[in-house]
Amino acid sequence: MKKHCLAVDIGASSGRLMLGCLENRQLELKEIYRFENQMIQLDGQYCWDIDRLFAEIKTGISRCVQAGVQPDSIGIDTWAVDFVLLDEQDRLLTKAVAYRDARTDGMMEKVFRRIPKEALYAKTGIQFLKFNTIYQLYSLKQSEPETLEKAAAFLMIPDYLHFLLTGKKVNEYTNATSTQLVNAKEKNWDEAILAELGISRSMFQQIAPPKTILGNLTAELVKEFGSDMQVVLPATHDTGSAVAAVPDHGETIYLSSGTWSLIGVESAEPNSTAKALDYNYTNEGGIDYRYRFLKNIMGLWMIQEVKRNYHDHYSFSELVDLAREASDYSAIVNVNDDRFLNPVSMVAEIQDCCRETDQPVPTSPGEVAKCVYDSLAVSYQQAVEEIEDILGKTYAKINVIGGGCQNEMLNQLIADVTNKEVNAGPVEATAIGNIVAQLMALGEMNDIEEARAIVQKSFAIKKYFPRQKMN
Ligand code: LFR
Repeated sequence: MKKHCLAVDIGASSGRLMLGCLENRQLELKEIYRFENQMIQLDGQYCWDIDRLFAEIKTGISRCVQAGVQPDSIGIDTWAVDFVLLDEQDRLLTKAVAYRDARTDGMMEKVFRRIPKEALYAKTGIQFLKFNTIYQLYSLKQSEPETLEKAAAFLMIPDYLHFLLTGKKVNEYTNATSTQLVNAKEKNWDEAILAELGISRSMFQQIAPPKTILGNLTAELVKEFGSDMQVVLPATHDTGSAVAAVPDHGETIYLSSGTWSLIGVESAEPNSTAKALDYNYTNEGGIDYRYRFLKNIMGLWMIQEVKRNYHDHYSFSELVDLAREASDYSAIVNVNDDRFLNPVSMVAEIQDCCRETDQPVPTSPGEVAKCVYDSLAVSYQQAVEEIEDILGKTYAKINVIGGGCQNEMLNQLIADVTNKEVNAGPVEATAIGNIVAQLMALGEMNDIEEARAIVQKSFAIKKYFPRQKMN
């Protein structure tokens, strides 16, 4: 009997349930259900609507079962760093505050006063992003110390959703590393960092690696769906799942393109050299204790926000067309400036930035979109140079994966600015990587090499070559 695995992949702007099935060494993928996601404001804080997300997951599972498919297993991945705290009775003590909320403003500096930046990097190998869990927890410690004292369990978003499915509490490894609280060598919570920040060790759960079979659904859910299935941990950090599905990893730089652009390489060992720290590269934990040596780039969030600012009057593909038509316009903003993390208006922020840097101010939607795409491409090019500088080697190819790889104009732009071959696909890399971990846990695939060969055979990859520069 061939096995069916359900991947729940939730990103900052949408979630989906994808059914994967391996037949004749071909991986087949079918979309079961898709839903929107966005931040909501609760008591003045940007949050995730965690109850709705779980309700959407349940709707998706029901659709799958009603369609007559009995999944053997299910696994959930989401973005990283965000968490909830539970009390002794497993009740929520906190909202699911989103990492773009301003609560971490100034926290990084406060943490550095207790633990020098270099020491934190040497221990964790994690890049400095103002929203990392460590800074979110430190913020909570200042604003609501009593909540932290009452907390019996710290669960990251996918951990919590897995807990709702099974009643079991663990912290999945790949996502745990994104907290900047995991010791890279020991692969466990760093007790000295926690002690120094006055955060209790006891609320942290056992760290479980991807491919762990967590257990079955709760009795209540079995009754609700009329069916049971195993819950298997994928790389619950979406980027960890996406990179597991990069077809030919050894020779290529990957660019996981979605709300964020994550650009880097896979590596067997963490690299926390002075140069890596200087360029702010991360060593996030991956499947089989491989590392994702990468950097975050602001990504398609910028265009999502631009689209929203124009009241969704233009679709993404219309914005691409308008950008193409605005070929006479040119300005570059530093996309990684924190000012673009959650501005009141992305369009106004981009315009202000161009004004402040004495560049032509974009006025039409096409000019604004062109500024975003050109600026992203320039920042990818810079990152490629940094990666090659840190690692002392050059790469011939960039593999763009994720929803963003459908943007043909951007793919060509990346090929042109980096002067490298761009391979685009698979689009659903994250769901595929999630399914691959489940199939490995169920004994259907041996290892990640085999999984990647199967991914390469199963999904279309489109190639783009650099166009000659005209002088
Ligand atoms: C991408 C991602 C990135 C992480 C950011 C915030 O979806 O997971 O890897 O840095 O979201 O969690």
